[in-house]
Amino acid sequence: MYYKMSDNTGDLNTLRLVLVGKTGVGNSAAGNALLAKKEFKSSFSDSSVTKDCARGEGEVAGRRVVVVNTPGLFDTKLSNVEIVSEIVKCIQKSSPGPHAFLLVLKLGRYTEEEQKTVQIIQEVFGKSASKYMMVLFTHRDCLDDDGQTIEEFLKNADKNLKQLVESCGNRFHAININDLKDQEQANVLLEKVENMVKINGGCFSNDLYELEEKRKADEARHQKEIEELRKKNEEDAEKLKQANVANEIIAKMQEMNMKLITMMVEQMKKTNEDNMKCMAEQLKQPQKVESCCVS
Ligand SMILES: Nc1nc2c(ncn2[C@@H]2O[C@H](COP(=O)(O)OP(=O)(O)OP(=O)(O)O)[C@@H](O)[C@H]2O)c(=O)[nH]1
Ligand SMILES: [Mg+2]
Repeated sequence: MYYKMSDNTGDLNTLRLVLVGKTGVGNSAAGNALLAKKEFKSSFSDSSVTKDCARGEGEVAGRRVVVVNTPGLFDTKLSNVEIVSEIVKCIQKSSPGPHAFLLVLKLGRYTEEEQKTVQIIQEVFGKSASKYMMVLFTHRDCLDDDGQTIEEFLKNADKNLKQLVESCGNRFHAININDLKDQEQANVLLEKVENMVKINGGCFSNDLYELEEKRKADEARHQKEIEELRKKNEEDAEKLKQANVANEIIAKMQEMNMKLITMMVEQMKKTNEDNMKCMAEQLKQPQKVESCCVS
């Protein structure tokens, strides 16, 4: 099998694989198992080991295979943002694009952190990348010890894990890295990848990646526009509210003015009446006229 289809710029006979996953699940160990050599540093450690993207290659059962290893998400020292920017570099290292993203998971509990890891990877590479994804389970030896097959494990697995496998087109494989000499497990995995390449007609390309980047940029721009529009609407509504409040104040003032005028008129009327009464009284007693009138 060769990988001619859409590989116009790459080596036609090379299968390119990218390993992505959470820190410590065995990303590097899986790369070593695939290439049947210690290409990547892998160790039992309390802190993350792989810091940068690294490329290894070798001959596996007559095929040339390039494996790009990436630092694991939820690294013990680096932030996910730093890890993601490093993972994005793997696209260049697998130029013109990987034939498969091997989503590495440690067999066992499918925790929230694992689910977030998957979500981040899917967001980084976009929807189109799911066609090129395969779930690669490490620690198959735990299943072997239990006398279970991976198929049996998945049959009884958590629904979120089942959904993930489904979203990867039901492509999965389980390896035991302690079986480095057992090349059969690597062969079976590569055959599964080759089937995927046949169906996809080639590799995940930088074009697709750039297209996805453009889609994301467009989406971000639309979001910004919607946000600006929402803000403007809010400001307009606030102005309208203020204008309404001003109108209410003016109406209240007019009402108070009217009351004041009415009171003044009443007062004037009363004063006039009092004056008139007073004058009438004084006419009867002319010597007191000046002292009784009010103004
Ligand atoms: N028993 C067993 N141990 C495994 C398997 N896969 C990985 N390990 C062990 O898990 C530990 C971590 O493996 P690494 O390959 O360093 O994991 P990583 O995902 O590359 O980790 P970081 O680079 O630190 O993010 C090592 O001690 C491996 O030997 C497996 O299939 N079976
Ligand atoms: Mg590693």
